[in-house]
Amino acid sequence: METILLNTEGHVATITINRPKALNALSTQVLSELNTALDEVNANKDVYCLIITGAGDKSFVAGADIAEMKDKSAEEAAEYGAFGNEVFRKIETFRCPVIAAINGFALGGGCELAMSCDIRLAADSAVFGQPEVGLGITPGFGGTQRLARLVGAGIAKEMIFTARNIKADRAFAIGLVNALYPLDELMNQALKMANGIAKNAPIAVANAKRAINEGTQVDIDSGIKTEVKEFADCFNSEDQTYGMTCFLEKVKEKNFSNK
Ligand code: DAK
Repeated sequence: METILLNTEGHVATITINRPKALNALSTQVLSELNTALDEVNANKDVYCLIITGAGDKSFVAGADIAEMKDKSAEEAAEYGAFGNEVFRKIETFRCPVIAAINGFALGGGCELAMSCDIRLAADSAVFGQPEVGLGITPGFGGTQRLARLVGAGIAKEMIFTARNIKADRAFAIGLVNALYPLDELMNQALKMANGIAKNAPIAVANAKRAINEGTQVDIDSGIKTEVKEFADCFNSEDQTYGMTCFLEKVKEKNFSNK
């Protein structure tokens, strides 16, 4: 892969979008290699948490590749949008948690990529925005849907209609990101959180992710049914017996088996 770096340490994998000359813009090649990297991580069952970040100290992802997009026909744009959405849904429904470590510009498709992750940690120098209408298009990788769900329709409409970027402190204030750190601390903090997640029972974490994802799209009664199903499913796992036995026997250092 030319535009993606993949690194795995212990139970945590890190995917780095590595096209810094174009501020890590999402060309078809980047999207396609990101898709391949996700499949590789998915196949490695020892990975319990994934981090996605951008190469360099300036940009997470500065959006879809405008040069590549400019001359697309409506049909080609639909194809490109469908593929991007497929990759982003793969992230959103990934079998383990995905943390975005946002090291700079997260614009257009970059903001949308971050929003398809479960948790967003950002550098205090990061900049967010959906500038698409200023380019004559709408957000196309889920921005109109996920931004409104995350920050509410009013602020999503303000960001999308004005096409104005916002700084990290506002992104934090509106709930678009979970936490801010100085840039040189960001990756350590992301790894610390990822390793903390990876210490918990992977099946329980995955089931909780599914319950939250499905539950936020349906009415409360259907959501509770999903929660009960995911809760009961944990009792098919060895890790449920192990985790509870550890508590009762006052074992502090647990080592879940993902079974
Ligand atoms: N695409 C391609 N190249 C980009 C890029 C992008 N999004 N962003 C930056 N670059 C390139 C620049 O062209 C420049 O290349 P060279 O000129 O050096 O060859 C290099 O990266 C460095 O950028 P700058 O020289 O501009 O750097 P500055 O520090 O001055 O400015 C900036 C940084 C992030 C403020 C600026 O680069 C910028 O405004 N970039 C564009 C941000 C943007 O508008 N992003 C949104 C893209 S639109 C859809 C599917 C998807 C989408 C929509 C619809 N459907 C199928 C329906 C998604 C759309 C988008 O994401």
